Amino acid sequence: MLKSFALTALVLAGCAATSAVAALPVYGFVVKNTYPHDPQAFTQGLFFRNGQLFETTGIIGRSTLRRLDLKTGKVLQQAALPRDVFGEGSTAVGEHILGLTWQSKTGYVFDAKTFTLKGKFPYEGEGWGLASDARHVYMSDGSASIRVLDPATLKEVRRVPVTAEGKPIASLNELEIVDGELYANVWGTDIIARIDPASGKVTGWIDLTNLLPREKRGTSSVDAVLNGIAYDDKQRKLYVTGKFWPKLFEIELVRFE
Ligand code: DDQ
Ligand code: CA
Repeated sequence: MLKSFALTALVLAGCAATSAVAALPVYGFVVKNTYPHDPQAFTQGLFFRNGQLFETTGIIGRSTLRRLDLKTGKVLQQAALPRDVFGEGSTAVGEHILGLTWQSKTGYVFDAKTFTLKGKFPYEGEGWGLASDARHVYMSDGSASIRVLDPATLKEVRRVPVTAEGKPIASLNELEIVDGELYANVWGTDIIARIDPASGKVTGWIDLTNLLPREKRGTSSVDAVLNGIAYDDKQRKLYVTGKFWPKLFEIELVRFE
């Protein structure tokens, strides 16, 4: 597993120098629970708010915000995004839920309880992932940087380059804050980077290879990738899923040695 990871990491880093990448700690997983997940959902954002699980889904014409029943995977509440946008990442801030769009340069602000659309916010470039803590909103855009937004104004306050052993890590996608660390799913891979949100330094890799083998995903589409990290901070439980994945997993991390 470690070997296959090192290869993936190489491709990710897109460079020939190897030892530096492998020097960071690598975490595997233990599956604690497996739950159903809508295999039609092109998962773009996943997060908890007050113990309840929310998801945003993408694809033009089918983008949604949903509240899910964890145990059954059933959609308990849903709002559709406008038909001409491609839904992306999402997170909760106070009484609101924020949702990005891929290339429409517009974020949506929903009432967290009613899903009523409360407003929109503009940004440059692409929208990929979102996460938040008490003081900041973090946004990915497919690049090797994370934008930090002011939760009150939703304006960018700084950009943090993300590096592993000095090398930029691009294609950062779905995000989650886990006990002060920023987790970022690297698009197109089964790898999550653990990032220090202040410095942008990658402190370790989570290798989710084989969590859900390709043939068990909802479709053979190459887009059926890992995407969806949610941390229930009250229960201290970590959940992951993917685009068109029929399952959502509660996992615990184990360090490879
Ligand atoms: N992004 O979410 C990584 C930012 C963009 C993904 C775009 C993939 C489009 C393909 C959808 C085809 C589904 C069968
Ligand atoms: Ca998330």
